[in-house]
Amino acid sequence: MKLEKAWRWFGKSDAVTLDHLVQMDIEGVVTALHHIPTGEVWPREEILAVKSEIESRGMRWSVVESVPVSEQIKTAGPMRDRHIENYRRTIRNLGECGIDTVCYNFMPVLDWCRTILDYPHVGGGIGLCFDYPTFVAFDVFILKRPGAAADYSAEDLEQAGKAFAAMTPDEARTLSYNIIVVTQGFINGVIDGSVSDPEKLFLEYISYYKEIDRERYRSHLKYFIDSLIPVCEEYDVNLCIHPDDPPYPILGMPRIMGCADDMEWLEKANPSLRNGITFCTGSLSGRHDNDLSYMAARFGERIHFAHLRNTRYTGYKSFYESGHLYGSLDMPAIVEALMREQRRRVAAGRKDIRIPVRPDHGIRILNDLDCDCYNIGYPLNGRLRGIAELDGLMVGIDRMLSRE
Ligand code: DNO
Repeated sequence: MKLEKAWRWFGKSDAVTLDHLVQMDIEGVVTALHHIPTGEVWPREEILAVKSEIESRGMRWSVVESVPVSEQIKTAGPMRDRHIENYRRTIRNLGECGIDTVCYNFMPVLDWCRTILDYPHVGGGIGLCFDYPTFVAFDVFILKRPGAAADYSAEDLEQAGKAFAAMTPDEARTLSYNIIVVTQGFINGVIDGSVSDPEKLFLEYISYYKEIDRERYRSHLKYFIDSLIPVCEEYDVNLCIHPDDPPYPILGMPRIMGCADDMEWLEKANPSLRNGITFCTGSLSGRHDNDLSYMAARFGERIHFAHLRNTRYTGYKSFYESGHLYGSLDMPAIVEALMREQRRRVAAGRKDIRIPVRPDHGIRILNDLDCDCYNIGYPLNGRLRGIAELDGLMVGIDRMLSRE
């Protein structure tokens, strides 16, 4: 039994259509009602409309990625309980429509973060990169976050100074816009392209975290989870938190889901298996001390969804996305651990045995390079290559496991 082959689809405006997914032999669609503002309830009729579009082509709505968690919930603002109640109603509606897996993240203000969107690969492909000195340069010299310099070592600041000195004013502006807007808008980030001064608003959002340290932020996550899990239990919905990307604090704000200790905390905070994890290998690989095959086995029972991709380190806290199979991570070992987990679930008679897997991000190759129609990180050919590689790997591992 392989892992379910899934694909992130951004809805009707996506240049990759549901019919294309059928040609690519995709089984599960990962999508969201992107047009519904964060904090509001997803109506049943709208959920059912998307579901039937997907099912009419013989696929399933495999995972919701994501029902976004509002900044009000994350910072425990005055609207927190109202937004949580709406989130509970969304879970209920999804569960009643038969959709059983919901991914979310709890990263403050910024979701994923990359500094270079056109990192060169052999033969002319391009991909994404996180270069730590460039990121520090953004924080200290471009955004000029108050107090930022105090968060870094003298060496970090020196490297950042060099990175900044090498940038033209245009490059500095683009870097900032890419981090705050381009990589965030299409995933329901807090700031989209319609804002006149994104940096100003970004700094304002960051300032709401001034008094929130790691422990307090954990208590906000626990409050959220504890309010949601009873509804998830009642409606058979698995909730799965996406790790922080990169998996350590940035911009002076806490990040609390980046390593095995954080996952242990999550498990203790609420032991229900509905309180699950999205196992994003690329995100977790951003910490050199994360042992991903260990983590996949240790937390397997609560992994309800996986994002598979590989990275290569380019320096301290810096990496580029190296495709899906090859890179610093031992992808066969990780896939094997997840496939063994599925088998364990079958043997234990668990109902929720599926671990859908999507090729997360991709290198832009071939005619991905000729068009700007794909969301950043989500080109067609690079991801198609990724799912094909992962599929081959799964066929081999499945054969191996069935001979044991
Ligand atoms: C980036 C994605 C993330 C992820 C969210 C989940 O490409 O992996 O944006 O979807 O963090 O909530």
